[in-house]
Amino acid sequence: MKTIRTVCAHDCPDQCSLLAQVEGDRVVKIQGDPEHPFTAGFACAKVNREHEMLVSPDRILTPLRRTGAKGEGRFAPITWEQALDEIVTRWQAIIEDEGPLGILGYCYSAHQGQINRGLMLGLFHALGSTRLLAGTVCDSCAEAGWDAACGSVGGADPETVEQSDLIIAWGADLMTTNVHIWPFVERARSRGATLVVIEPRRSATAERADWDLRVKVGTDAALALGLMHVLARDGLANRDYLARKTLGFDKVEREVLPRFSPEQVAAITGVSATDLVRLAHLYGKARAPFIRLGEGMSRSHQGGQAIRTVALLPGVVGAYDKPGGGALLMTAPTFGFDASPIRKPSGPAQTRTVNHSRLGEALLTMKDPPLRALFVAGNNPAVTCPDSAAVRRGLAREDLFTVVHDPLLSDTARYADIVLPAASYLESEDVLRGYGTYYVQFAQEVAPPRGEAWPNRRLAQELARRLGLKDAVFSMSALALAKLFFANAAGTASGLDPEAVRRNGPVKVAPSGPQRFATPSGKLEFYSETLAAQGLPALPDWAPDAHGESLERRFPLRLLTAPGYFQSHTAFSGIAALRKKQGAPACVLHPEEAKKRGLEDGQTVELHNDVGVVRLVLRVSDEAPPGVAFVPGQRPAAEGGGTTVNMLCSDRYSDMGDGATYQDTRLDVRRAPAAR
Ligand SMILES: Nc1nc2c(c(=O)[nH]1)N[C@H]1C(S)=C(S)[C@@H](COP(=O)(O)OP(=O)(O)OC[C@H]3O[C@@H](n4cnc5c(=O)[nH]c(N)nc54)[C@H](O)[C@@H]3O)O[C@H]1N2
Ligand SMILES: Nc1nc2c(c(=O)[nH]1)N[C@H]1C(S)=C(S)[C@@H](COP(=O)(O)OP(=O)(O)OC[C@H]3O[C@@H](n4cnc5c(=O)[nH]c(N)nc54)[C@H](O)[C@@H]3O)O[C@H]1N2
Ligand code: SF4
Ligand SMILES: [Mo]
Repeated sequence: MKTIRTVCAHDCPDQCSLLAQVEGDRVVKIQGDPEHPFTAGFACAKVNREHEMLVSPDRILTPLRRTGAKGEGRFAPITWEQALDEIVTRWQAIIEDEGPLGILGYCYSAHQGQINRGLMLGLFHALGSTRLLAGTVCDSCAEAGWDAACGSVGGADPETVEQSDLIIAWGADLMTTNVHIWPFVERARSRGATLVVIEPRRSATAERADWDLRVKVGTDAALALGLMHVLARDGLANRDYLARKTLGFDKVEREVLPRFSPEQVAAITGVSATDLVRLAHLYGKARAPFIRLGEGMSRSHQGGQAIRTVALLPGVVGAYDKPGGGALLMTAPTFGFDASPIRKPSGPAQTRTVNHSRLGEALLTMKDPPLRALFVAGNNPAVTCPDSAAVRRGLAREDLFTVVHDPLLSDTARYADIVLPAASYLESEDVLRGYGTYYVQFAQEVAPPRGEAWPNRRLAQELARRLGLKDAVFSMSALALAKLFFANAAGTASGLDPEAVRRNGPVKVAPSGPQRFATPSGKLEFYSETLAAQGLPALPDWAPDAHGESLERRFPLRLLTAPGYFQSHTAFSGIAALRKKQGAPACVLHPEEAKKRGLEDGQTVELHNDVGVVRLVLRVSDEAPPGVAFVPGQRPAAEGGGTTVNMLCSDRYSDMGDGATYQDTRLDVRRAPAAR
């Protein structure tokens, strides 16, 4: 038995260092690395079972060619040689007919590191095809909101949270999506720190909080402005910090805050005026208040303003200067890595793009030229994209040649003409940098790829070779590519020696000292000229959503979605034990809402609106507030009677970063007719 140190590549802020126990070619156990300060010796409930995923009966072991109708999921095994020949022949014919824009490369994080995900993007960049504007389903709006306030720079080191005396998990279910910060939070609490959770629902973290404050979905900017109002009014603002390190607070104070008195904010947010004043005083008097911002609140039409306004709050009290204080959304920009040599080896700087969250529209309506080929890697848009029924209609087009590279026969893969078996991160070499921690680490190949699975890197290189692309990256080893990734680092990672990181294990490269701001003024920007130039509000603000309110008259419930505890979107759907623990795909309604509709716990219900109808099992619990239908997790259609929750969500954009607006969905719930 060997123990091999590697790193978890799932799309997760923690980026745990892992120890894999291997017998022969088989991984028998995965555990958290006890020597890694943030991982602290434990993996999450999902990755504890990763060894089962490697040998999941649902894994695809050979390339497949479709034999049934699109979506039906009938395939026959073929060889890699046959699969690659067919792909290259079809793509070359499209390129000859109307140029490379007829092909769309739709590759995302893939639960992989920088090389495996980057090189796939590099392939389509070099090809000059239509490209993916990636991340809009996830963090592009949150990032744009943060950047407006702070600039493109990471936030506080999560490990400093143990020095804080007031921790606010603001729209962040730490127990589910950031569990390794929890021991640090608990250490701070053992020294007297208070944990406040600001959430629309009673999340697992809210259950463990000192104070569980419920806010209405989509109203966080108003809540943050209400706190600023009280801080300024009651002499709790740090005027010295505001004068030295921020820009435009005077304008906010004059033009915005008068509209956000505690009473006005209570009417908008559902947080009482008394609670608001109490929280403002707690925040204003804390020595080093720390805010962990989650992305969930960014996925609605004013999501960018929400994140931006909360990110401005520490500036009002000077918390960004205090060890243990400040805010954290993400860490990634601070490393300063330059992925462009891998992601953009050659090819046109500009080409046509498709927004990640509008795949359905692109497949159904794009012209001059229409999309004739689609390549998907590490993405399951038939489940995870907004308006996923439109995605499925697009994928069902007979004249669309679709290739999917995935370890599982995902819902998206079921529509493919060719499915290619993907290796897991445990079966491939890579380099990773955190987005919720400040560590850099190499991933070892812990076991050989199962069956005929290939890592993304190998596939990108083989396709590039056959397509005649000559860029050096398409013939480099993983280590050579990693060196390229490190070469131009301009932030905290500059000067890191990749060979040493590979040899010695995880390295922490956190910023030190007060929070830096990378805005045009170099200060925390309450007033943003950059936003004004984009036609967006220069000051933080909140306004009612006329579109949402008009829908509310017909569909009185608001959808709230959040990650599943035992699933990471759909990537662990190959582990039966985790599917079982997560339970049947469900909708949670407050007892009042269930009673109004004559619905009972355990019944199958239909969630419906103008976009679609979805069937789920009803759970009745005050975990969901009145007025909300809470749906945990993204689940494959087969687990939920043929439908998935995003069939209800429109592809409307958020205010910043053209992000998805899942949480803006209005709907109603009714008893499902007897099985059809
Ligand atoms: N177990 C598990 N872990 C995961 C994932 C998973 O699917 N499962 N997904 C991974 C990925 S890809 C990502 S991007 C991260 C995301 O992790 P986070 O950045 O933490 O974001 P979310 O978990 O999407 O949303 C956090 C919380 O926001 C709340 N929320 C929604 N709308 C609002 C609102 O208007 N106001 C407030 N205050 N709160 C709101 C939700 O109830 C949810 O609990 O997690 C990663 N980790
Ligand atoms: N309603 C609602 N919808 C959401 C969200 C929400 O909060 N609410 N969250 C959004 C967010 S934050 C995100 S990031 C997206 C996630 O959306 P996706 O990235 O589409 O979802 P995943 O299920 O994480 O993973 C996609 C696929 O990658 C495959 N995969 C895993 N490892 C590898 C690999 O090494 N190589 C390859 N080629 N494939 C691999 C998995 O089997 C899976 O089929 O969903 C978004 N959708
Ligand atoms: S918590 Fe996140 S990084 Fe850690 S093992 Fe689980 S999925 Fe991986
Ligand atoms: Mo995400």
